[in-house]
Amino acid sequence: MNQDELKRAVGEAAVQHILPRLEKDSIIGVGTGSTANCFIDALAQHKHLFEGAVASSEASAQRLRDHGIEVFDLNQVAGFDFYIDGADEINNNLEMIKGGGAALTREKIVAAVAREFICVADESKLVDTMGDFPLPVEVIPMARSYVARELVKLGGDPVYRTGVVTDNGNHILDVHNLRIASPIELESKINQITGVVTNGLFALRPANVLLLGTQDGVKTIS
Ligand code: ABF
Repeated sequence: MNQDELKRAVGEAAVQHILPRLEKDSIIGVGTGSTANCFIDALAQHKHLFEGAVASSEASAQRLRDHGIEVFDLNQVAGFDFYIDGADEINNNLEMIKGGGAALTREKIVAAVAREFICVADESKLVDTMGDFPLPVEVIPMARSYVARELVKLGGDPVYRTGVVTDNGNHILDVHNLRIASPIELESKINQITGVVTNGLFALRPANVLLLGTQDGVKTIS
């Protein structure tokens, strides 16, 4: 199977994972990216079984609506069971780097509300130590250079992602050359820098379940 087929397989597996627990009034948290898109496309066939979704990006909200799935504002819902999203890297503790698609802040917010975070990924995303994928940091535009200097003090090489404005109107710094030995500690440290909105480490709130697409089938890791 090629990478696209693995992504489709985990998208379908995520639907099968949540299907038995869906109810008429269920709301589903939906992430962003090509793997999350596979989940959305597989979910659409079952849209009569649940009430609607909340989305972590405008792009995913549009894709859900195109399938005829109602999209709710997060402030309209009190809580929900599942958040399904991809990752750029994930380790064996189910800690992740996310934000390659610049949606990290909304992804972190939707993940915080969900009772269960189901990560969907092909096997190329599973790593022993995170950091080969540059760590995205969303910053308030006027703080960009200051935050970059502070990130250098933490040992990283931040690069401004030119031409990208997040759904929240902010900028992204991608931090290269980090070897992330203590993800929880680094996530907290970066979030303390004034001007940082959030960073792409999901370690304080890791995934609960990983559905990993491999050549031997989809593996469930929890
Ligand atoms: C989102 O999409 C992001 O947090 C991550 O950056 C990206 C993964 O994309 P893909 O599934 O296209 O590899 O989940």
